[in-house]
Amino acid sequence: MPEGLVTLLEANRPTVTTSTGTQFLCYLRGRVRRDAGRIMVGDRVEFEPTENNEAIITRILPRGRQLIRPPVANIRGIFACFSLTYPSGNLELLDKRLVLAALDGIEAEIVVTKVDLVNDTERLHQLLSLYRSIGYRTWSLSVVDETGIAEWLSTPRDGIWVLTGESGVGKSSLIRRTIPHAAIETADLSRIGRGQQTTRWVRLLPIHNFWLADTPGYTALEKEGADPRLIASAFWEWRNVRCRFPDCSHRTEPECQVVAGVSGGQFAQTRYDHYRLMLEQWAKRWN
Ligand SMILES: Nc1nc2c(ncn2[C@@H]2O[C@H](COP(=O)(O)OP(=O)(O)OP(=O)(O)O)[C@@H](O)[C@H]2O)c(=O)[nH]1
Ligand SMILES: [Mg+2]
Ligand SMILES: [Zn+2]
Repeated sequence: MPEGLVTLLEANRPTVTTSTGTQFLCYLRGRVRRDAGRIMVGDRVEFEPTENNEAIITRILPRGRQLIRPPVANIRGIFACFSLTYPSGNLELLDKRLVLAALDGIEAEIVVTKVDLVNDTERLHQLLSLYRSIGYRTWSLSVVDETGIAEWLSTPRDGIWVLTGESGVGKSSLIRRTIPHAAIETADLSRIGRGQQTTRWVRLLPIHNFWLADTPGYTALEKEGADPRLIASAFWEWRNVRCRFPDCSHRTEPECQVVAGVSGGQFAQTRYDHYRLMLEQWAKRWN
């Protein structure tokens, strides 16, 4: 039975791409639909070709790590895209993306987009050095003057990598710059901020040795019932602190080394504030 990868799910019809690059527009066999629930981009499947490059999916192979927003299966990593201007980036969403990736066992790299528009280079450098010091790989990119693009793409990676970030940060533009024939839609800036997304479908495209997914700009990021300790452990910069209580939640406990580090300027206040927000919004009650 031939195997392939679901690279597009447009109006609920999967497109499957084989290792040689042949594409099939597919239907799901009813039984498969019932057993597997929703099929996702990134799923590996077995299929039976019918005619005219159409096929029936007969089996969805077991899934590895998956993201719910955007919905992609078998993900290796995300590029958390962030722009300082147009739209002016939201650090809370950036930290949430990074923490969600960590909770799901997915790698994350930070991509600052549109750096040709940045006037406040001081702010850019502070942002990059904060996240680098925590241990994230960071990139400053521009599709206008080409800053950083070649190095970003030639870094060895494998598997499925997903561009995530608010609408208008330039995710599709990065794809279009990389694969000019991909017929990817990008927005003009007048639409930004009106809650419209230009990209409506998740689509996987081959880049060197990995797959890159363009996704719509999600901003509602949720994780219900998350273990608060795991949320804290996703803040890598705190990994070596020794609080007085080994199960310290870093809120109001005495002699908390995280709180002390934040007041002393050793840890970023923004990250700490976002940690508190994530506890409130996502965590099961601390007990
Ligand atoms: N100056 C500048 N503008 C850029 C850059 N990258 C993208 N843009 C512009 O930003 C706007 C939005 O870009 P898109 O690539 O459509 O953004 P997106 O993240 O795909 O947005 P959604 O699909 O809505 O999630 C377009 O007008 C792009 O031309 C860049 O590097 N520099
Ligand atoms: Mg887009
Ligand atoms: Zn503590």
